[in-house]
Amino acid sequence: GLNLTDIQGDILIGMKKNKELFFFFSITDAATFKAKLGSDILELITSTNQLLAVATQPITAVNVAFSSTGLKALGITDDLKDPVFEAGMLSNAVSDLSDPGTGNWVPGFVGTSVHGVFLLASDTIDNVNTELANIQTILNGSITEIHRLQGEARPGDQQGHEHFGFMDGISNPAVDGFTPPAEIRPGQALIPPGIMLLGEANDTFQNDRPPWAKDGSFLVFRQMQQRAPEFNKFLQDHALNMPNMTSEQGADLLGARIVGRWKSDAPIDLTPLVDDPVLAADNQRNNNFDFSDATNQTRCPFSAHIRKANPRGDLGGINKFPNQHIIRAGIPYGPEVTDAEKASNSSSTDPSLERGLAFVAYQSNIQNGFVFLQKNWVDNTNFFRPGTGVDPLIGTNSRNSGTDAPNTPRVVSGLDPNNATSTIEIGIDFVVSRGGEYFFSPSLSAIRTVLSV
Ligand code: N7H
Repeated sequence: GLNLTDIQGDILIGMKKNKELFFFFSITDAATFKAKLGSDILELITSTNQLLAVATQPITAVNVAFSSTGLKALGITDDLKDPVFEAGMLSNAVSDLSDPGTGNWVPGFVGTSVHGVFLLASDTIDNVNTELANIQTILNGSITEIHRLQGEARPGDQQGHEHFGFMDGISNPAVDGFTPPAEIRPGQALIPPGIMLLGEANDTFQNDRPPWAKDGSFLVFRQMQQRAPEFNKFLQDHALNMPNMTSEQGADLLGARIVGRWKSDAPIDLTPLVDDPVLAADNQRNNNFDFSDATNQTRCPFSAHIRKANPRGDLGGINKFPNQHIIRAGIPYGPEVTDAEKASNSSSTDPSLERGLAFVAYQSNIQNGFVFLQKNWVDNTNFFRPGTGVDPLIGTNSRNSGTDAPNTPRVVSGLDPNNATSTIEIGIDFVVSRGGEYFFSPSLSAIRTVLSV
C-alpha cells in the first residue's frame, strides 16, 4: 500500500476546507530556511493520513511545494525528469496553455522569483492567518512574500459551487491502492498510483527519478479569473429556444451544455433537458456516464467542458487514456458579484472585486496531465471531432493550438440540441489567465532527508 503518512495531504484527498490561502514566496536566506524547514515547519505539514479522520485533522492544514527555481535555491540539482516543471510556467504559457502573453498575469508570476507556495486550509480566515504568522515567525525572515491568494468557498447555498454557479470538484479519478474499492463510484476512472505520485506503479519514469522524489507530485497552480457577469449575460443573450421552455430555462440549458453538467452537478449526458437534483446528489449515479451518444449531440455537446477535459467513452472507455488524468484540488477566490456588476453585465476593474478559481491540479507528469488536457483537448478546435471548437467555458480567443485565427471569436458547434451542426460565436473570454507556476509537492521524508539538509 501507499505510505500515507509520508504523502502530503492535498494530493490524493484534498484539504477540502472552506478557506485556503496560497502564499507564494521567494527564499532569501537558504541556510536559515533549510534549518527551520527541518526543525519546525516539517511537523506542521499535514499528511494524507492525518486528513483521513476528523479526529486527526489539524485546525489548519499545511502543505508546501517548490518550483524548480525554488529547488535550485535550496541547492537541489537532481533532475526530476519533468521538463515542463523544470522550465516553469512562464516558458509554455503561450505555446501550450494559450495565454495571450503575460499582460494579464499577476506581476509576481512573471519571472522566476516564486520559489515555493504554502497552502493553508482551515474553517476560518483567522485560523489561516494565525498559521501563516506562525510560519513566518519560524522562518525568521528567510522568505519574502511574492503573492498571496485567499481562496474561499462561496456563501450559503452556493457553497461547493464556483463563480459561474456550477458545482465543482466532483469528478476526480479514484487511485488504485488509495481509494477503498467500496468507495469507487460507478463511472469513475481508476488510475494506477504512479499517474499521481512519482516512483509509484505506472509512473512514466518510475525507476528513473531521484529516490527522494518518490511519493511527491507535481502541483500545477493557475489563478483563473472568471468573468461571471459576462458569462451570465452571454447565456441570457443566447438562450436556447426549446419547446415549452422559458428564456430563463433556455439560458440554464445553454450553461449546462457549455459545462456538461447542470448547476446542481447532474450530468447532461444522463438528464439532457432538465436539471435533476436527486440524480445530482446520488453518488452511485451522478458520475455513471460515458458519452455513449457519440453521433448527434442531443445529450452532450462534444465541446462541453467536461467532455473536452475527460472524454471518457469517446476515446474507447474511461481507462483507455490512463495517463491523461489529473486530480483537481482548487477553490474559488474573490467576492460575490455585486449589484453594480450585475446591472452592467460586466466585471468590475476594481482589483478587490476580482473573482475566479484558484486552480490546482496534481499529476506525476505535467506534459501527460495538465498540459495534454489543456493543449490537445480543451484548446484544440478539432477535438474530439473536426469543427468541435475550443472549450466554450475556459477556451480563449487567443488560442494557438487550434485552426481558428487568434483574436477572433471562437466558433463552437454542438451547443444547440436542435441542430448539432449549427455554431455559436463566443466573442469574449469568460476565463482570463492571471498566470501561475509549476511546483513539486515532496514527500515528508524528502523534506526531512534532502530539502532541509
Ligand atoms: Fe474544469 N466550472 O467550475 O465551471 N470543471 N473548470 N478544468 N474540469 C469541471 O466534475 C471549471 C479547468 C477539468 O471527469 C466541472 O467536478 C472552471 C482546467 C476536468 O467529468 C466544472 C474552470 C482544466 C474535469 C468545472 C475550470 C479543467 C473538470 C464539473 C476555470 C484542465 C472533470 C464538476 C475557471 C486543463 C471532468 C466536476 C470529468 C470538471 C469548471 C478549469 C479540467 C463545473 C470554472 C484549466 C478534468
